[in-house]
Amino acid sequence: MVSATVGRGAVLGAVALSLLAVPARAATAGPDTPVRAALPAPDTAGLAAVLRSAVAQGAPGALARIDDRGRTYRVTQGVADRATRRAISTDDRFRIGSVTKTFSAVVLLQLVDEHRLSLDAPVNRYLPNLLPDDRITVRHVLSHRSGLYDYTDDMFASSVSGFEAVRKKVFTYRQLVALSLKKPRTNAPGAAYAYSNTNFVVAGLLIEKLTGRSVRTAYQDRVIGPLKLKDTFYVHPDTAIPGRYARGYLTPDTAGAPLVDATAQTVSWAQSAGAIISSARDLDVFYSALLKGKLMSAARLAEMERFTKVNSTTAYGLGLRRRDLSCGVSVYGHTGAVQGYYTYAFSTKDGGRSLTAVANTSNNGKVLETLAGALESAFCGKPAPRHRATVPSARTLRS
Ligand code: HEL
Repeated sequence: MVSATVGRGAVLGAVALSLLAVPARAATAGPDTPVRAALPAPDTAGLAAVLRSAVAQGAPGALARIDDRGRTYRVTQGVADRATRRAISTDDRFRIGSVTKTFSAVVLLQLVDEHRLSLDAPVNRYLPNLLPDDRITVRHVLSHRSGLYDYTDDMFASSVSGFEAVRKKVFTYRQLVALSLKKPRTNAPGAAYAYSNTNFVVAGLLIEKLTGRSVRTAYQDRVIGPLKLKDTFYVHPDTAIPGRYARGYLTPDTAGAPLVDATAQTVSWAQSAGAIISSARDLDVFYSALLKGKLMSAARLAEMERFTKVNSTTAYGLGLRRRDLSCGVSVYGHTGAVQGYYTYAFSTKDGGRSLTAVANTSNNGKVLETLAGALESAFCGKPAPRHRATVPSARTLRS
């Protein structure tokens, strides 16, 4: 299903949709007006085709929502629940996995603004003896350049048994850090980018140490409350998603084996690295607000947007990814992979247009790769013929 609304208005049909497909004009630049390059209108037919492919490749359902300066586009395909066959909705809540990392980074950057934390100070200044190397700084952690081994590589080497072993477990942050420290570090502090959940477990410890409260309280007081995010929750160690949600289905490693309903879990293995629940609307609001500078000072946002190149289409800032699309547009946000859910949540640099796309399966590289095409449809509009096959590889996400 494809629909669009303007402002708070009624859902528009297919004819109205085609009328909306007019390229946005560049804003007239004045002394206080940032120049915005013209973005083509979202390609909702292309987006629907991306979601159809994701479902054909094994996702029970997929959803996408674009918020573009008062216009909302909603596209869905398939089901939220394989047992009841309820159609998936763009209002359904879901587990956002590592999109949580941006929330954690925002809290820490707010603490930098409040002069309670220094990005270039060693983590051990705030958490004495936590890490075996005093050279690892807060900035290294938030940019995945600490060299701390990702303990989830071992935990989920076998996808289903690894998941079942932790689905109901409750870890302390320090237990998760200890799992990482059993393994050699991947690089010297600051020497290389190496994505690791351990970094954002350390971020959670920092948040709790500096605020004296739980990460749940920090997310609520500093992001969820101020932005009025009605679908966003941190319920750890509860295992249920509140309200209406899409169920999540983990794809087993063995071809042909049935999907595993992974919806209920503590997500304790991730916590501040990946345990938030949200909706497409809330993630669009969140990234739009972040990029518009509503969550921290301009100076801190500039720090967040200092990117290390990861590969030809991806770069990483502080808890923030940049994806460089085929049409020359770069978008900013994060991806998430948690058992049962893949998420892409990205906004333009000025926060004017945001996309959240979700499939309710995981451990399915084809679906992950296909869903990346939602970024092209949302931000590049209808592809020129030579760009039709250009979809970033799933492997680029992890690297
Ligand atoms: S992985 C990523 C993604 N991030 C990282 C984090 C997250 N998620 C995890 O670390 C979960 C890993 C296990 C997920 C599981 C599955 O697909 O359900 N996979 C297996 O069990 C594989 N054997 C870098 C992709 C991100 O986009 O940032 O979220």
